[in-house]
Amino acid sequence: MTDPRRFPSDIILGAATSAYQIEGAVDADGRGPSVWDTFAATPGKVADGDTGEPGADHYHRWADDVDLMASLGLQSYRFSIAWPRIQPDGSGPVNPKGLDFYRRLVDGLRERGIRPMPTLFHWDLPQALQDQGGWENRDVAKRFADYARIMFDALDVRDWLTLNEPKTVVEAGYQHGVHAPGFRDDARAYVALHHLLLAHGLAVQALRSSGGDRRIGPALNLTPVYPAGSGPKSQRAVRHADGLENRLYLDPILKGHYPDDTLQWIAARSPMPTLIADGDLTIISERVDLLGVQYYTPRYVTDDGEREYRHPTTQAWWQEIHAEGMYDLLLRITRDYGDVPLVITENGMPAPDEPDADGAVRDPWRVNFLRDHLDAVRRAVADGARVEGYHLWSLLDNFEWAEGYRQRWGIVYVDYATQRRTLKDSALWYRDFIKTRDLR
Ligand code: IFM
Repeated sequence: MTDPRRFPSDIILGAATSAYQIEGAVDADGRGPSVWDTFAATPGKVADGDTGEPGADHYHRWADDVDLMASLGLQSYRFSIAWPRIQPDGSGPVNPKGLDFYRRLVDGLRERGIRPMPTLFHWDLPQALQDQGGWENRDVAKRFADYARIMFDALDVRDWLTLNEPKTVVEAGYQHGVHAPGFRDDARAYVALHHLLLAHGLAVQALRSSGGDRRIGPALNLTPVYPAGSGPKSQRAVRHADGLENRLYLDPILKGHYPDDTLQWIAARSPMPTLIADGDLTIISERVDLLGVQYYTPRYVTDDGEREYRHPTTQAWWQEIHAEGMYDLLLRITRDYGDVPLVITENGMPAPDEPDADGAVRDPWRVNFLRDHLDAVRRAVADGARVEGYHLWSLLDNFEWAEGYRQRWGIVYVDYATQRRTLKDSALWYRDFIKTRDLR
């Protein structure tokens, strides 16, 4: 019998961030503009007119931040590389200062015994590529593979992630207009989706041809879908929502085809199916070594396909707290997609955390959230899910996209005026948990 309170010692525990959300320094050392600089500078797009400046000023404070990670005992750090720091125009000449920043970061992590896990694209597309059509332009997928090759040559890193949450780019960026590039157009959204997946596949191929025993995969936000009703109508609504939430991304990457039902639905709205060229799905389904799984919320759908809320929400209106969803999701992937190693690349919650009179940041809600979700991971592993790692979102409070700095997702509080970092109670809890693996 395994001790039910103990989390397996062979699952690597870490934290995640992304470049535009924490680095700040958007004009430093030759970085080019990204779509998020443009979007955030457009009045009315981001709460309070916030932008990626100052972020957590991590570009200048990275060494202290790595020390802080070491003090928490993190075993892995998932971060993203800002493409516009590497190729300010999205293609062509490399900016050596941009490369040096990530080289120093990777070396610093290694020296402190923390595994680096870079993501190549976490939404900050170079603006110059958006000006050429962005993800609607098939060529941008090829530019992404060029950039990926540059990074594979520059950084001696074992585990890589290609794209962060293509679904969010498609839905928030191209359908709801609330993220960069800010469109509301289903037709364009699914064209962008296909080229994002093509970019993923081309980057996987690029890693394969770079040799070595390095590993790569996508980081997908996946959502267990449950019926809010009963009967056949409800089952159909769940299947449709599951297609858009999960199978549209998992099937092409892991099975080599788009789900028929979802593709038919898309065909009525977008030319995307006509743009799938011969061989595209072979590229998209190039074998991956790991699957990054990001779990935040379940989704309950009514017979009419509407969302129904069944659990407490967080400061993020779209997030219902339901740790069992993590368990269901991990086992569902294992059942339907086989033996691919799973790395949880994000999981967390926001709150308007502030220091109390003693300067402490009390966030019992986050401690409970983490404990419950980690316990769900433990149970899923006991029942057969092949989970290698867990990264909470996020290490630091940061720029939460359209919500600006209002939502604090970090286990480390950031005072944006002074850039002082304070460990929240959840950081102290996580530090102890990494050592003891005790879920009590
Ligand atoms: O902050 C984001 C992150 O960039 C991608 N996944 C979800 C997080 C919380 O919304």
